[in-house]
Amino acid sequence: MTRLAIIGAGLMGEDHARIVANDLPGATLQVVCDMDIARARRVADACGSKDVSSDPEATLARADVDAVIVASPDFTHAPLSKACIALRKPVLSEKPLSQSPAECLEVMAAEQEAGRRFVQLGFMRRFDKSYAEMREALTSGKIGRALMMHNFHRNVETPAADFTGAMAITNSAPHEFDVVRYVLATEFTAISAQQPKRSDARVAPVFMVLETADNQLVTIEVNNNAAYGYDVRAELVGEAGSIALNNVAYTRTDMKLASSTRYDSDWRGRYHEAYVQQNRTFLRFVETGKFPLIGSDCWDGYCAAIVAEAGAKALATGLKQPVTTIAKPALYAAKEELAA
Ligand code: ISE
Repeated sequence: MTRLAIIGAGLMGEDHARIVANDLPGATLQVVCDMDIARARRVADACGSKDVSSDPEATLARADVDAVIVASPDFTHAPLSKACIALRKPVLSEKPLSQSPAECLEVMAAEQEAGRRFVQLGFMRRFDKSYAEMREALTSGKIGRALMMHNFHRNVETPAADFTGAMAITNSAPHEFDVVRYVLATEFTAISAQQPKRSDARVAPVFMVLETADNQLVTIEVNNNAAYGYDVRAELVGEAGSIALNNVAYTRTDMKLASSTRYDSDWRGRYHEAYVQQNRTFLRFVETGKFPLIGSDCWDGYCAAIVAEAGAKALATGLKQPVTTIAKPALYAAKEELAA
């Protein structure tokens, strides 16, 4: 039995705790850690955790903790990942690894020194069946060479009133940055970003155009105040055909001369199955030490951070920005991984 600790008992930590309790045979929830001990206790009780704590460093170091899920605020992901690497404990960290490419490089340096990967990143869309089918349409040659990929990322409303256009790029768009790199199996080379004007003070959609190393064009709309539902759309256009994501809904209601399907209110429902698959894959990574073939690693986290940084600059300056990364270190080029 793999003994897991969860750091952070907020929205995502609670979701991960439920997945461990209900969908991860082979794992047990050993301890839930949160600065707010009452919140940790509530999640621990609901999900059958043996213990609670408010001290993350002490939690990671416990002898009865084999691996860790990090779901605390974004700025803690890199330091906690580094602490796990130092302890040689595998960690599933929520995205982003860091908003700072320099900090991502620090985590990568720690893994390279340790000689293997310890960090799997929570870019769960790679485990979603619709993106898997999209990727397969390319690798099988079915739709020919990829030309363009259009992406739409819509939330009902922003989590905080002071959410900015830059945050749409650094907090929300990394999902698209990562999954597009995964589907197209290429890297971005340039990004431009613009916003229309809303009639109120809320953050307006951000519209980005990206270029890839294989001369493809990618568009991304992030609309954090779309009002009507959580809606992620994508279409991949190839030379011989195109493939688009369907809205995932189990039923359709027909009445009053109209037909309707439902939207989830946020990503936890829409991607539940992807989170379960991601976390099961993480468990196999812990058990075998082999990095999952489709999982995101620190290199992917670094690439997302580099694109986001260039995107925020493109939005601020109104100018197209180059996307430039370091050469991929050998550790991350190795493909010895575990099939999903
Ligand atoms: C949030 O942090 C997520 O990761 C969600 O998947 C995304 O839809 C949302 O826009 C982000 O703020």
